[in-house]
Amino acid sequence: MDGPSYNDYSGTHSADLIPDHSYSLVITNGNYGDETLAAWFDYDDDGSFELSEKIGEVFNVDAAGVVSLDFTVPLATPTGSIKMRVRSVWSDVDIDATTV
Ligand SMILES: [Ca+2]
Repeated sequence: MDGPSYNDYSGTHSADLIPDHSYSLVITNGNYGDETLAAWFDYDDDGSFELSEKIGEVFNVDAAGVVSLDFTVPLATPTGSIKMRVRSVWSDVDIDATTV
């Protein structure tokens, strides 16, 4: 991930996922250490990343550290494109997805 800033990759990055299947999201941290990394999927496609849509969070990630978040796509996920959000926050816990 690049930073510190917001970057929208929705026009260039995508993946095909199947409901009720499990995956691992591998995230490589940027140049800052002691980061908290977390990710969400807008599974209900309502434009908001709710707490229930958070797939995981990892604390104290070193600069250039690599983490893996395991998740299962809910069976009820509608077909079509949904967005994913990944955040990197310095030295914090239980981070939210923000409303930006
Ligand atoms: Ca949502």
